[in-house]
Amino acid sequence: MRNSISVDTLPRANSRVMTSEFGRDLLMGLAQTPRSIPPKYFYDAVGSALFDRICDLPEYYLTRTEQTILSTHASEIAEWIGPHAEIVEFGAGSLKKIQTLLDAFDTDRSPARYLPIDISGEHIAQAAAQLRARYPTLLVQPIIGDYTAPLTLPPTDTRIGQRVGFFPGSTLGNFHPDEALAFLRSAAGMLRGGSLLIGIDLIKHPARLHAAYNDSQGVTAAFNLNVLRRANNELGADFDTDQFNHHAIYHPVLQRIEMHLISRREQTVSIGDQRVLFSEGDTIHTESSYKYTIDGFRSLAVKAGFRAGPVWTDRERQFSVHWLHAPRG
Ligand code: AVJ
Repeated sequence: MRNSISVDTLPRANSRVMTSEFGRDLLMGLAQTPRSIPPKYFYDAVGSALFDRICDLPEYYLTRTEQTILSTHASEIAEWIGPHAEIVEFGAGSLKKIQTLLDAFDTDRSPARYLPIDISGEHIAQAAAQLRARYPTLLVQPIIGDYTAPLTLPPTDTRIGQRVGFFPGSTLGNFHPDEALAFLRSAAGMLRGGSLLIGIDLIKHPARLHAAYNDSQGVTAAFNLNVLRRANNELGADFDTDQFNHHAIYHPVLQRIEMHLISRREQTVSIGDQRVLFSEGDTIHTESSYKYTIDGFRSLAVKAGFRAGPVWTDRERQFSVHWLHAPRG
C-alpha cells in the first residue's frame, strides 16, 4: 500500500484546500496508510439528506428500532429524567428525537431547558423555532459547535432539575473505543450529578449488519461516495465518483462495520495542487461503526466514570438505550 502525494507542491494554488478544515483533514487522511477520511465530512446538505433517506430504509433497522424503544418506554424514561430537567443533546440535527421524550411528560413536570448542540447553525435555528412553537414553556438554547470538543454550558439555576445528556442514534459507534472512552469521560464531567441517555447499536448476525450498510437501493453507496463529490464541490478536487466502489463489511474481531471506497482502476486525483495516486483496489476507509454487547457497553461507561442504570431494548435485541448516572464527583 503506497500513498503517493508529490512533494513538489505549489503552496499558493493550494490555499483553497489548506484554509479549509475539510481540505486539511482530507489531505492528511489520504497521506496515511491505510487512507481514510473522517466520517463527519459525510454531512453536507446532500449527505444529510441521504442520511435521512438511510434512516427510512427497510434494511436500516437502527433509527426505527431506537424510536420504538424510546416511545415504548417514554413514560418510564420521563420518570428517570424527573421534573423540570435540562436536556443537552449531542449532535441534535433536526431536533426530532427529543419530541418523543418531551411528549412523555405531564405539563407540570416538563423539561425546563433544552440545549441542542450541533455543528450546522442554519439547520438548527429553524428547527429550534419550530420546537419553541410546539413547546411554548421550553427554553430552547441551541449551541453551535463540535460536541466532541470540550464546551462550557450556560449556568443552571435552582429552578432547573437534573441535567440529562441525550446522545441517540448510536453515533458513539463512529468513535474508536479509546475515543469513545474519552468522550464518555468528558460527558460524565459535563453532566456531573446528572445522567446520560444514550442509544447504542448491538452486535448481531453479520448478515443483518451487512444488509443495513449495503442497502438494495444503493442509498448508503451514494452517501459514502458523496464525500468525494463534496471534495470536488468545496475544494475543487477532481474525484471521478464512477471510478470508486462502495464497500461495507462487518469485522467480527474489531466488532465494527467498516465502510470503504475502493478505487476501480489506477487513477490520479488532484486536490488543490496535490496529486494522489490510487492503484486498482486501493481503499479509502471512510467510516467505522462499532457495535457493542449490552454488558460491553456498560463496562465501558463504568470505566468512564458513570454508574450504569436501566437498559431498554427491543424484543429482538437489535438496539439498546442506556441510562447512565454521572456521579457528583
Ligand atoms: C450516524 C454513525 C450511527 O453508523 O449507522 C449509516 C452512519 N453510515 N449508514 C451508522 C451510517 C452508513 C450511522 N451513524
